[in-house]
Amino acid sequence: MDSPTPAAVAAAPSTAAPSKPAIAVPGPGGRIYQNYDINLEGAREQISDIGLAVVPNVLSPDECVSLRDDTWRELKRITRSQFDYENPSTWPQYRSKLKPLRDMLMHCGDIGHMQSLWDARQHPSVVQAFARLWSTTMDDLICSFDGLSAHLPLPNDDKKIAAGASGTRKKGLHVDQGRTKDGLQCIQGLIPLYDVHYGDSSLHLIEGSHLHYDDYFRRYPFRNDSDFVFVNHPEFHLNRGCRETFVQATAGSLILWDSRLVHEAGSVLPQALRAMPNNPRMVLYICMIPREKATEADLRGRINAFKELQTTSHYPVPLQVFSPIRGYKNLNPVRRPFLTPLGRRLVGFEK
Ligand SMILES: O=C(O)CCC(=O)C(=O)O
Ligand SMILES: [Fe+2]
Repeated sequence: MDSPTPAAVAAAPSTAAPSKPAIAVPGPGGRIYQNYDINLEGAREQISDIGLAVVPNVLSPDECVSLRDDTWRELKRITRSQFDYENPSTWPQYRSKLKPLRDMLMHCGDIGHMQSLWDARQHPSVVQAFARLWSTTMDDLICSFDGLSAHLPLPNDDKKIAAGASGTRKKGLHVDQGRTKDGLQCIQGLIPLYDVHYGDSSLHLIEGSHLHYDDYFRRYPFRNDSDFVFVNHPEFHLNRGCRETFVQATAGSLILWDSRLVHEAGSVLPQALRAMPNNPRMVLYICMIPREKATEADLRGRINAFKELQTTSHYPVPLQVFSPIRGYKNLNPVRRPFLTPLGRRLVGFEK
């Protein structure tokens, strides 16, 4: 394998940002899958310019394979072997037992504390990347306890897509920052554990829309204080010259975006339009911010949430806990994760 090891990525000397990736053209089905790869030094500037950046090779291919194997294995254990990734005849049980939102998103109960999620959060290359983004040190960060997204194709999906009945077809464009927060507050992240090919489920976004955030919400005011706000008028941004794309990325990349960017977890295209019709999706959500943004009370709340294995929103603070959904009570609890000293710092332990 000739990808750099994570340690090599973390220690790579500072070099100029590579030239901008070539603009992708629409594929069958009319979507654009765009490569946003850039090195860590250029990431922060690209996030300011267009709202997102993708840092490749933060995890090695081998690490991605072992993280996804661990995740599938834990999901098998949680579902008492009713879902087993190794046995495709059980794939419908992935949805019926774990009840992922829009057939993909798991963000409730204790799911956000699976060991594989913690292994990614406390991976030195991941923490190092966020430390560089925030111009701080690795021991100065706290992380979110958010979940993951996985998608497996099922035989009836194309029919559901054609009928417009699938949960994956619902419009979900949104921002993850509401009216109680001003300016750049949060750089969200996710790590895909499988390469993303044309037509796969991937982050769907409107480039540069974070720059129109204030204008958009002056025109379409917030209705409450939630940090999850649907954007029902994406034409507002498209009419201002912003482009709609899906992120193309390799496994182990760290995909980062400003929470004011209009985005959603984009659904798969019908299988005939996909470059790899059976490619699964698995992405781990990761977000870190400087510890100084948390009060002592925030840190105590975070430690408590960790002890209770509660899954939260993308924000490390203020803590927003997602309670268990119906159905989870018939599942095995997630195994209590093992934390390294760096992982404990990320929770908020150790002054
Ligand atoms: O899964 C994705 O691609 C993005 C989901 C999302 O909206 C988020 O993480 O804020
Ligand atoms: Fe989001």
